[in-house]
Amino acid sequence: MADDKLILLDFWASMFGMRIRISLDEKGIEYEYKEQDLFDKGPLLLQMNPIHKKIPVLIHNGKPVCESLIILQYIDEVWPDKAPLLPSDPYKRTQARFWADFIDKKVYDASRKIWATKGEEQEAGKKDFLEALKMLEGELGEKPYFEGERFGYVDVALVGFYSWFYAYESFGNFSIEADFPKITAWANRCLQRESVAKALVDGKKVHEFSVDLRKRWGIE
Ligand code: GS8
Repeated sequence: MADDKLILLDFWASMFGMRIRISLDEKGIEYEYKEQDLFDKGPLLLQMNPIHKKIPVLIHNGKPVCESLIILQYIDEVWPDKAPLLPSDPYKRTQARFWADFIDKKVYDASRKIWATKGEEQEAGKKDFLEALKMLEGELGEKPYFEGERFGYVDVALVGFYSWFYAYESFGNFSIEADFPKITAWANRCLQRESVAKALVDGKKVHEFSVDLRKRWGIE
């Protein structure tokens, strides 16, 4: 599909946007990156994702695809030849989808509470986040990647959170490296890939950003 035009509406610190950057890069697909102001959303974002009004949105030849995991599956179906994301075996596919869904439901919600709330809610978020990491570490086991030898869908779904680890640790007062050595080694393994190194952002910058947001929202 030589004439394909791809535009990605994204935001630098978004772990959801990072998923799309990584998968397009892994597959060697070129696209135009358009950074969005989430505090003053532009007409393109509102027109392309009128339901959720969120990034990421992948616009393929003028047609929008929304929701990061759905975008990943679309990319994998349209460009299946290089760097497949999902396993070919149907049962393994269900398992990969299960864990990506777990990441969205459990890891994201809990992690957000760590930096965006305080008091009891923050404590609950911390507990749930650490429990979720424990389950993910159990699933990873001794494998290099979630699917085994191959970097795939679950790795792409999770690795962007690594950019936020420093913020979670600072607000939550814990050390992911000390408590979850396998997840830490896995993240560093993923970071050796150019696609991941390019998409992830500096944890200190994310921390500053989250401190600013807390101020903006009056959480002190
Ligand atoms: C989540 C996207 C999202 O939260 C997905 O694509 O997987 N389930 C969706 N996007 C955020 C930025 S990253 O946290 C967003 O666009 N927020 C703007 C808003 O809520 O107004």
